[in-house]
Amino acid sequence: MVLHVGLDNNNLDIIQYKLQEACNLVKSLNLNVAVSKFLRLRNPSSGHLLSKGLLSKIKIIIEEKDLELIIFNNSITPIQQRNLEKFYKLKVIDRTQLILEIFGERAKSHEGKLQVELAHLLYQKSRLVRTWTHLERQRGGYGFLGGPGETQLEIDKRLLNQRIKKIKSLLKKVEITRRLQQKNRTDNQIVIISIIGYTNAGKSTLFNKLLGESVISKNMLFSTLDPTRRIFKNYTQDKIIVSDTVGFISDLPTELIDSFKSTLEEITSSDLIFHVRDLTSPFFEDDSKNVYAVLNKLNKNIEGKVIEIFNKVDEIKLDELNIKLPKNSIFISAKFGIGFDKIYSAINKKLSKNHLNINLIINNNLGSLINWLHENSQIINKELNKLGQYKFFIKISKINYNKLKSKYPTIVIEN
Ligand SMILES: Nc1nc2c(ncn2[C@@H]2O[C@H](COP(=O)(O)OP(=O)(O)OP(=O)(O)O)[C@@H](O)[C@H]2O)c(=O)[nH]1
Ligand SMILES: [Mg+2]
Repeated sequence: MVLHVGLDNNNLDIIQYKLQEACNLVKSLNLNVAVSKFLRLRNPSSGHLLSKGLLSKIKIIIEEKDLELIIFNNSITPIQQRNLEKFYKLKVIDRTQLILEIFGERAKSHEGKLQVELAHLLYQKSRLVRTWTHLERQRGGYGFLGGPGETQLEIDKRLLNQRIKKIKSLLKKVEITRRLQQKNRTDNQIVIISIIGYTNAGKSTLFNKLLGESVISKNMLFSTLDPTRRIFKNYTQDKIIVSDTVGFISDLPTELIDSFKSTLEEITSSDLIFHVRDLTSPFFEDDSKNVYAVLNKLNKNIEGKVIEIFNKVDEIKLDELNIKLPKNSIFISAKFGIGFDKIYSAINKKLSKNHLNINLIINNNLGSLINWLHENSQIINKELNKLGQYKFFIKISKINYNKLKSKYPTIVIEN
C-alpha cells in the first residue's frame, strides 16, 4: 500500500502526480501496488503520524486486502515508523528508504556503490540523532543519567561516523582521478555533453542511438545509476564526450544529493546539457520543474548550456500538444532516431566558435595526409588545380589545425 499524506486536498493534480510517482518507484522494485491513497491530515501525531480515525481506517484496508507492506511517500520519524509497524504488524517504510532501496539495487560501479552507501549512512545518522534527542528529553524527565539504550546509540553513532569518514575518503580518491581526467579533457579541448532528465525520459535510449552503444534502457525508474561516458565524433571529427547519467525525480533525498554531488557537479560543468523530456508524460511540466530543482540546488550557472530535447514524438501528435514550448526546442524520437539532424546542428553550433574554414594546397604526403584529414576534420570540397595540385577546403577545430601544421609543415594554407 502506498500512502501520501498531505495537509490539503485542493491541488488534486499535485496529489495525483505524487501518488503516481511513488507507485512507479515501488513498481520499479518489482513490487505490486494493491492500494494507493492520499490521506488528508491536519494534525500529524508524533507517535503514529496518523490520527486515530485514519489509523483504524487503514487497518481495515490492510486486513481486507491482506497487504504486506506500507510505504509512506513522506518522511516519518523513527518512532512513528516503529509504532506503525507494531500497530499494523507489518513493515512500514518511508519515501527516502524506498529511494535508497532502489539506488542500492541499481548501483554497479565502485563509485556508485560508495555513493549509495554514503547516502544510507547519512540517512541512518540523521535517524539516530533524532532518536537520541527524543531519549534525552525523556531522560531529563525521568532524572537518571545514561542507560543501555543511550550507550548503544552512542556506539552506533561512533561506528557510523567512522564508516562515513572512510567512505568519504575513498570517494575523494575516485574524485581526484576523475578531476585529473576532466582537466585532461579540458586541456585537449574535448567538449563534454551530459544527457539529463526526469527518470524514464529516454536518456539512455538517446545515448545508445547517438553512439551505437547498448547501455540498459528500460521502462523503469532509475534504470541508469552509474554514469557512462563515451567518445563521439561529429562531422568535423572533434572528440566529444557524451555522458548518460542518473535520472531525477521530485524531492530527491538530500542524502542522495550530497553523496552524488560529484556526479551532479560533472553535469553542471559540462559544455552542453541535453535535457531530455518525455512528451508522453502526463506530468510533463512538473517533471521538468523537478529536474531544474535538483540542478538549482547545486548553485552553478548553467545558463546557455541547456538544450531542451522533447522525446517520444512517435507517440504523440504535435499539433494536438497543449503545452508551451521554448523557441529552440528539438523534437526527437530517441527510439526511432527521428530528429537527430537537429541534435547534430545544435552540437555543431556550439562547436563552431572553435572552428576554422581553410583551404589547403597539397603537394606531397598525399595518402597519409588525406587519411589524417578524414579523421580530424570535415572535408567540404576538394579539387585539382591547374598546376596539378590538390586543393582541399576543410572545416577544422583550432586544436586540430595546430596539430596539422606541426605534423605536415610543408603544406600550403590559404585563408
Ligand atoms: N515510444 C518511445 N519510447 C521511447 C523513446 N525513447 C525511449 N523510450 C522508452 O522509454 C523507456 C525509458 O527509456 P530509457 O532510455 O531507459 O530512459 P532513461 O531516461 O535512461 O531512464 P532512467 O535511466 O531510468 O532514468 C524505455 O521503455 C524506452 O524504450 C521514444 O523515442 N519513443
Ligand atoms: Mg537511463
